[in-house]
Parts: sequence; C-alpha cells; structure tokens
Amino acid sequence: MSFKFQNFDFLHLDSSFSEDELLVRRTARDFVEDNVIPIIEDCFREGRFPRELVPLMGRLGFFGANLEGYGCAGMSNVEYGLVTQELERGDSGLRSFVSVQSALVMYPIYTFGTDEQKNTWLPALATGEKLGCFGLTEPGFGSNPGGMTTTARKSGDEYILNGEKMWITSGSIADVAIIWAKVPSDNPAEDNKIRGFLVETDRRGFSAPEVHGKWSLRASVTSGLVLQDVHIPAANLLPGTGGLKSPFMCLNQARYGIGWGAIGAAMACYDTALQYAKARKQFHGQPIASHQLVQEKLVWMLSEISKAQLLSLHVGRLKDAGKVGHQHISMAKRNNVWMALETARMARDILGANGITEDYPIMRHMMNLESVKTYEGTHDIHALILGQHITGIAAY
Ligand code: TGC
Ligand code: FAD
Repeated sequence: MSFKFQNFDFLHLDSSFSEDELLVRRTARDFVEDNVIPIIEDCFREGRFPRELVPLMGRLGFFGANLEGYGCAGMSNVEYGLVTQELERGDSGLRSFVSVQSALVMYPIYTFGTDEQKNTWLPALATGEKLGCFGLTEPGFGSNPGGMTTTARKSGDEYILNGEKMWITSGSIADVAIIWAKVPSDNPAEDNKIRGFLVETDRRGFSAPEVHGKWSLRASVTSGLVLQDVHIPAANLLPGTGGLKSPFMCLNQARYGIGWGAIGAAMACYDTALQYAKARKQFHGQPIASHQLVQEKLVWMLSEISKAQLLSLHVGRLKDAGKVGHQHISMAKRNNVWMALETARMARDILGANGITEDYPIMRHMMNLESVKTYEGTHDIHALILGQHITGIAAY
C-alpha cells in the first residue's frame, strides 16, 4: 500500500511565500508526483539513475535555477530551495543530481569562468544536454580537502593533471568535471595554490569507475575519477579560482539547497507515518494514531519539520538579501539533515514491520539521508564550523 502525499502547513507558512514561490513549488511538486514517485522505488532497487527525467527537469528550469542568463531560470534562492525540497521529497538522489549540476558545476563556471567558458557550457548544462560533476574529495582527503594531492602542472599552453578523486556524484555520466587541483609554482607565494579546472571527460587519461554496492543514494551515480597525465588547454583553468575558498563558495550553494531538500525527505516520512497511523488498527480495533506514544512521535516530527522550514526560509531570505553567512548555511544543513534522519527513524517505527519494505518510501529516505548526513561536510564538521564561528577557535 502507498499513500498519496497530503500537503500540510501547520504554521501557515504558505502565507509567507509569494505567488511566484508557490507556483515554483507547485511545478516541482507536480513533476515529482507525476514523474518521480511512480518509478523511484524501482530505480532505487535496480541502482539506476533515472536519466530519462533530465530533459524535462531542464525544460522546467531546475538546473542552475538561481542563476541569471545563459538559459537559466533566474529564480530567487527561496524558489530554488522550494525546488530542492520537492525533489528530495521524491528522492535524495535526484536532488543530489540537481545540486551537483547547479551548485557545484554551473555556479563555479558562472562565478569563476571566462565569457567563453560560460557561453560554451552554461546553456547546455541548463537544458541538461550536458552533465557535470565536481571533484574535490580524494581517497585520503574527505573532511580535509586542503590536503589534496591532485596536481595540475603548467606546461607551455597546457596543464597536465594527475591524481584521484573519490565519491563523485554523476562522475561516470558527466561530460565535464570541475577538478580541484594544486598548481605547483616556482613562486613560493603561489606554490600549490588550489585552482579549479574544466576537464572534458573524454580526454585521454581520464576515467571514472563507478562505485557499486551502495545501500544509500542508489538512484544516483557515484564514481571515482582517475586522472593520469590528462592534458588540457590552459584556457580550461577557471581563472577566478584561487585557494580553498573557491570550492567552499560552491559548497555553500549546495549546502543551502540540501538544508531545504532534507525537509522534503522528512515531509514524505511524516506524511506516510501520519496516514498509516490513522489507518492501522491494533488493540480493540483502535487506530494506532489514538495512542499517546504514537501521537508524541507525530508531534515531534511535525514540530521539527516546522522549525526546519522556518530556519531554511529565513536563511533563504537572508541569501536573497545578500546577508547570509556560511555559518547560517551550516546550521541549516546540519540541523535539517539530522532532523530528517530522526524523522525517518521515527516514521519507520510507526509503520512497524511494514516500515522496512519498499512499499513505503521511508526506509529508502532513511538510507539516503545517511549519505546526506556525511557529504557536503559531515554533521560533526558543521558543528565545528559553527563552533569556530561562535568561539573564534578552530577545533578541526
Ligand atoms: P580554512 O582555513 O578554514 O578555510 C580556507 C579558506 O576558505 C574560507 N572558507 C570559506 N569561504 C566560503 N565559504 C565557506 N563555507 C568557507 N569555509 C572556509 C576561509 O575563510 C579561508 O579563506 P582565506 O581567504 O583565509 O584563505 O580551511 P580548512 O582547510 O581548515 O577547512 C575547514 C573545513 C573543515 C571547514 C573545511 O575543510 C570543510 O568544510 N570540510 C568539509 C569538506 C566538504 O564539505 N566536502 C564536500 C565535497 S563535495 C560533496 O560532498 C558533494 S555531495 C553532492 C551531492 O550529491 O549533493
Ligand atoms: P572522513 O573525513 O574520513 O570523516 C570520517 C568521520 O570522522 C566523520 O564522522 C567525520 O565527522 C569525522 N571527522 C573527520 N575529521 C574530524 C575532526 N577534525 N574532528 C572531529 N571529527 C572528525 N565529494 C565530492 O568532492 N564530490 C561529490 O560529488 C561527492 N559526492 C558524494 C556522494 C556520496 C554518496 C557520498 C557518500 C560522498 C560524496 N562526496 C563527494 C564526498 C563527501 O563530501 C565526503 O564523504 C565527506 O566530505 C566526508 O569525507 P570522508 O567520507 O572521507 O570522511
């Protein structure tokens, strides 16, 4: 049995959204109901990314949604957040794909690229005709990307890249990889500065072996990236990049969307648990929703979802006003993903044995959220980012 999603708006937050924001949410919600929900359990079981949905998502303006020009939709940050919320109500893997394409591939080209790079890549990435990936993490450097060993050596009018990236979303389906690498230099002030490069994935020496055996984000492609003497033109350097701050700026964009996205996963779990609790009868023919302990769990979920919605909406308004700090985004990512994972666990509990099956979306969301808790900065790394902000002391 499965339930059709029933919207809820406990705090009347819809009255805080503009007509345009509600329209964007409606469009994304309809897309998910019509195109994602009917296939996603099969995709997850088969370990298949639903690539057939890419052109439609492109037409709906989901890629680079909050960028202007180049065929992008020019949405506000709140509108973009509502899109990621709805996508992740479908599946975290689909939201991951959109986050990477938008925040980690289009955003750096838009922010750090030349006009030629923008004109070459952004329109094709906006429609989904071309796909991208973002290579920061390495096998030995996850939370600490500053230790990366991938290099880009300048040689005449080329760079030669060597190294290995790991856990890269969309790696083996990407046409272009944004690769972060250290550039050796004779100038001590510049030596080993981290810079970003556009690497076409059909270049000789580039390979992207897919990661198999995941129990999480099974509807998303995850790969390693291997760079063995990959020659690229010097013009493929993203000239605006310089230092670790550049990839972190991209992460801010993606983490912001994840804060909203996690709310979507939690909404799906709560709504399923509520409908199930009202239908399932135990002891004296009473619905389990009539028991105090079950009600307490439902109230916890609704309260935490509502607080998370307020947090993301406020952070979104700050971002639209140009006043957001990366610490605000860390709080939203950390809190909302934790909240969604706890909600998924409670919702699974309310469904009893049924909760472990693919007949309901809860276990899939729970397994996905384990990755979401880890990527884009783990839960604990975001605690340390916030700890540094309030104490002035870095505890990494
Ligand atoms: P640190 O010395 O603190 O910082 C280096 C420079 O960067 C600046 N900075 C930031 N700037 C903008 N936004 C941020 N969020 C920033 N955080 C730091 C900082 O001010 C400094 O600037 P400057 O001018 O002084 O050079 O760097 P650190 O090496 O000590 O790192 C600290 C730490 C732990 C916060 C950082 O390493 C970190 O965030 N680690 C987590 C790594 C991470 O999130 N990786 C994500 C990989 S991509 C991914 O997971 C995609 S999943 C995609 C999907 O499927 O959705
Ligand atoms: P580690 O850094 O080894 O951390 C392991 C544990 O140690 C964590 O609990 C962590 O919080 C803790 N820890 C580490 N350092 C400290 C410290 N100083 N103090 C306290 N605790 C600490 N990366 C990309 O570049 N691009 C992608 O597209 C991408 N997609 C991903 C998709 C998936 C499905 C997954 C799972 C990961 C993806 N990643 C991607 C990688 C992701 O960003 C990293 O997994 C993440 O940054 C954590 O790194 P790690 O897994 O190496 O864990």
